[in-house]
Amino acid sequence: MAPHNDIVLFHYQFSPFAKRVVWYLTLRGIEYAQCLQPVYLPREDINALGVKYRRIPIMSIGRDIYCDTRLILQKLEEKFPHGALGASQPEQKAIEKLLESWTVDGGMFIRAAQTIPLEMPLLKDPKFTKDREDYSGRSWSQQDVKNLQPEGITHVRDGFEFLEKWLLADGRQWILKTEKPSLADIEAIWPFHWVLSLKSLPPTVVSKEKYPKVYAWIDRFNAAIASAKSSAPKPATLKGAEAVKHVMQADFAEPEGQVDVNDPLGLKKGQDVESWPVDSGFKHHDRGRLVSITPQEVVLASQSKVGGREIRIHHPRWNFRTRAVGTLGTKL
Ligand SMILES: N[C@@H](CCC(=O)N[C@@H](CS)C(=O)NCC(=O)O)C(=O)O
Repeated sequence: MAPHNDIVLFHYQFSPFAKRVVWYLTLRGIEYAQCLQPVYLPREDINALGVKYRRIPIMSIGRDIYCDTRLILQKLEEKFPHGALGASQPEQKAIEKLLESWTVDGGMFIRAAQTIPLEMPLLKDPKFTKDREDYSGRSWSQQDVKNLQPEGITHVRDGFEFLEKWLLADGRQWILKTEKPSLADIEAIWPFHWVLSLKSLPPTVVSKEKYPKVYAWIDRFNAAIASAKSSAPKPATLKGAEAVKHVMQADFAEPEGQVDVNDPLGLKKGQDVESWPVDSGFKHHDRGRLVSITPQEVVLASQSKVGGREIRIHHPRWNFRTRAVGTLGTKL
């Protein structure tokens, strides 16, 4: 059964981006359902929704579909303001946003992904490596993966240095000196948590002895998640058809927004547009009628493949491109 709040998270268990959202929902005790996805395309359930965006996770609330964890976390903060995990003071908010930018867009995730151990069985599956070539635009041949590893490890070590020597240097428990983990901790921790779980870093480079504060912070975070999990509602796991049916029967979660007349792209409400990420998964473009565009997001209305009902697809603006369909720009 999907929960009353209509939240469905489409993800797979070992996605470090999905963990950002799962941890957030767990720490807040927000009810949600999940629809587990294969680790590579095709993802029939997401196709059935009418969404072309290929990255994981996506989250639906009713017939509003949110792509990208930056937007998903922002929407959850807005929808459930009581007890929100985000900072309220501008200076702290700035730190939180800079940490998001550092890990999501600043290259830390890409570098962490370059450390994936060659022995990982998925790296020997040509379907997986071909899929990740489509996603990342780089070669995933055994040799190329091997060649990139030392550089990936060097950059990830730089992140450990930053955390140990500066951010956590004064012995604080949580990044913003809060009582419990806040959104800033989620924004900072996930690539480091991921590489430690992959056991992909040589102990001569990154170890508990070299980075005791970072390791202790990650241990504390795990304990906080375990404790929150014991009291949080357990997510229902929906089969694909069930999740899609639930989305299609639901209402929209948000009122229809406006098109910002001062937006630099100069697009008009109702115009056919396409939108897609430019940092990865860039070959998969969503198309639809422009519903709204603000500095934070662009929303397209598109027809689902099931029952033909309309869904609204939400993309963030940063590292996304939105163009009118049929203009020269769509070929870029
Ligand atoms: N900026 C996006 C990045 C999402 C992302 O790259 N997710 C990875 C999974 S961890 C992905 O989609 N990999 C390829 C795939 O699973 O298809 C976000 O914040 O959600």
